[in-house]
Amino acid sequence: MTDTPKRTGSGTALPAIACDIFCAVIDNFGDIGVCWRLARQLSHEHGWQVRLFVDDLHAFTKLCPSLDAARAKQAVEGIVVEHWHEPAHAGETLEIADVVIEAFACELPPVYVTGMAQRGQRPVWLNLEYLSAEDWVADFHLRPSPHPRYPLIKHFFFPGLVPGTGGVLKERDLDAQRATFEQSPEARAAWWQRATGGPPPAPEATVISLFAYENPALDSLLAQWRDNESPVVVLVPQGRVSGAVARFFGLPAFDAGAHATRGNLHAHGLAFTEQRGYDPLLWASGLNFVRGEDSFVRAQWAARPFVWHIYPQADDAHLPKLDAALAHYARPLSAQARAALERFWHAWNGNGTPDWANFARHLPEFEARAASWATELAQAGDLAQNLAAFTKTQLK
Ligand code: TRH
Repeated sequence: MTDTPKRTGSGTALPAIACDIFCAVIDNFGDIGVCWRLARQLSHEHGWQVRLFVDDLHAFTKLCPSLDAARAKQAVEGIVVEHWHEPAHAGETLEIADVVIEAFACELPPVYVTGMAQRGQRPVWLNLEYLSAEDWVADFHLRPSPHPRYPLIKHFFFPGLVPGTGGVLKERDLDAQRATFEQSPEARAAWWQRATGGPPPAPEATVISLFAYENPALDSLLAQWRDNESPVVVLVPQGRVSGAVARFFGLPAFDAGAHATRGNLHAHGLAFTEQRGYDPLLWASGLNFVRGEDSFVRAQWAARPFVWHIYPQADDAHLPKLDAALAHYARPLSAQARAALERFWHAWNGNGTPDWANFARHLPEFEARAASWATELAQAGDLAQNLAAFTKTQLK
């Protein structure tokens, strides 16, 4: 499903657009998660020749187990992956691409920038920013920033949730894949067998996926699920909340393959899957707890209610971002449902105690909103498509 190859007047195909993406992993999986998804889309859907420089191959192997963390350079799924082993490294031989993406303001190797300035056709240079739902994003999206010394212009590419921003990543076949999963009881049963070793739970159970940072509200929530009137099945991918879940059940650990029950709460420990395997977890659940950036976006495309644990920043700089997302998402909800959602998201982000009964009461309304929001979000366009379209206006 790539773009039609460009043809010259004489009918010869033009070479594919070469693109280098530079990714420095700060922590967790979001930086490489976004870059790997973007790299795959640009390669598989747009036919670009993509090279991905990553400084932390170990984090990358968690999302992409076929990668060999010991290799300096390798091709995976048609994408060249280079270990960016030190900030000045720019590959064995200096090759400057047509499009250069520095992810999240990571600094390009100086020799590479010099090479960009010396290249006959100057590359399109983009700084891919972190996602924010704040209003100022649309004003800053695609703003040019001339280099202080070289004849180079960098553009800021801002992901966002509304038209006029860069949008968020969405593969062309994502909705079709979700529909196939949702319409197939066999696929669902097979997923449950693989993930938990058992069949899907009874329809009256509320199924919840739990991907979050360490969270002081978790104990209270687990206790509320334990005391819930109907069964709650919690799916916990191995990670930063596994320890707290283990403590709640009085277990030494809660890793992949673990199972525990207290009252009406049934929990399963899941293996951390390769990146494509994360979507079916969201589709198999009725409510998704997500975090950071990429899982936050995937939950929106899953069109199920979700609770966001935003990446915490110094001086609570993340809280206006949380409220900006809430303002978009909760806009058409009834006053009571909106208040319940805001209260629950705030409690999950350190402000107050989560009130599960009050939140769960509104789940049918949240379900309807999740579906309408996915349609609204699609109006911002797919980030890879938006980025490719902008690039073409610059590559003349
Ligand atoms: O890992 P994160 O907390 O990443 C964060 C954020 O991106 C944050 O904005 C950034 O500043 C910080 O990193 C440095 O959460 P995020 O963004 O959801 O990334 C998690 C990735 O892990 C996502 O691509 C989904 C993937 N994943 C799997 O591939 N398999 C799994 O089993 C699970 C649970 C997740």
